[in-house]
Amino acid sequence: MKSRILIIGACGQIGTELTMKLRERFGEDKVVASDIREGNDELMASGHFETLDATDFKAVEDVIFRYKVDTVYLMAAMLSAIAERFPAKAWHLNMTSLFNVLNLAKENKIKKLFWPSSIAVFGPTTPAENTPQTTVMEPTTVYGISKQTGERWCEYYFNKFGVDVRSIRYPGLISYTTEPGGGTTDYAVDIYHRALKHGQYRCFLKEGTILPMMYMDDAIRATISIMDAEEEEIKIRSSYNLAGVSYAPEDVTASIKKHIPDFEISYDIDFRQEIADSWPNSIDDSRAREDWGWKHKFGLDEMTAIMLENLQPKYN
Ligand code: AKB
Repeated sequence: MKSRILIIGACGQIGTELTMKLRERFGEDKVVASDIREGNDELMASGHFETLDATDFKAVEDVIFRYKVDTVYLMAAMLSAIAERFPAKAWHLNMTSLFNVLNLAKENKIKKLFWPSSIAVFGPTTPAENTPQTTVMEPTTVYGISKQTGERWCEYYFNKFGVDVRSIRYPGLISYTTEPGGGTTDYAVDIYHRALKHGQYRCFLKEGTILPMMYMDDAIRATISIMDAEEEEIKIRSSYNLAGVSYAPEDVTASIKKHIPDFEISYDIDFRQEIADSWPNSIDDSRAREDWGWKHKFGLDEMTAIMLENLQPKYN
C-alpha cells in the first residue's frame, strides 16, 4: 500500500479546504484528516478522520504509524488575537506541535513536512511596504514570536538533520467554507457575513489599516505547489514570503457596495489594531516566484463576488 498524507488541524480555516483539495487529487483513502474537534459534514463524510491532539507526541506517532503516513501538513495553531489572551497555551500548542513533527521527520518516520508561518513574523521595525524576504523581524505578538521561532527551528532541522520541511508566510486568508478563528485579519471575512446578514459591519480595525490578504484558493494552490516542488527548488527552509492583494477596510467596503449599495461600515477599534499596525502593508514574494513559480490569481473584486455569491444562500 502506498503512503498517506496526514493533515493535523484539518477542521480549521485552511485545513478544511486543504483536506478537500488533497482528497480530490490523491483519492479519499490517501488523505487522513485529524483535529482535536470534528469538522464540517463534508469533511467528516469524505474520508478517514482521527481525533488528535497535535501536542501529544505518542498520539501523533501512532496515527502516522497506523496509516503509513509519509507527508504531514501541520495546520493546527492558535492565531494572533486569541494567542494574546492565552500566551502560555498558544506557545505550548504552536511550538510543541511543531517539535513533534520535526522530531518524527528527524527520526525518518515521515519524509516531508509542511508548516505554515505568517506575516505575523514581522513587527513594527520591519519595513512595511513591499516587505522583503530577509529583513528586520521583531514580532511583538505571542503568535508572531512563535512563528518566528518556528521558522528558525525549521531551518535548523533542515540544516542539521536534512528534514524536508517547507513553509510559507500566509497573509490574511479569505474563504467562505470555514470561518477563521481568533486572528487579526478575521474582519476581512466577517465583513461579508455581516454585509449579507445585516447590511452593515462594525470593524475592529480603523480606516486606512492596510494588510496583506489572499483568497483561499490561491493559498491552497501555493501550499500544494511548494510541496510539489523538487527538493532542490526549495532554497529557503525557514519560510517564504507570499503575497496576494493588500487593502484596508474601506477598500473592501467599496468592493461590497458594488453588489450591496446600501452596505455601511462603522469603526469600533479594539486591541487588534495594535497587532495590525505592527504588520506589513504589502509583501515582496519574488523569491517564491523565482524558486518555485508562485503567482497569485485573485484580486479584491473577484474575491468579493465569490464570497457574496457563495455566502448568500446561508442568509436567505
Ligand atoms: C491572524 O490574523 O492571526 C492570521 C495570520 C495573518 O496569520 N490570519
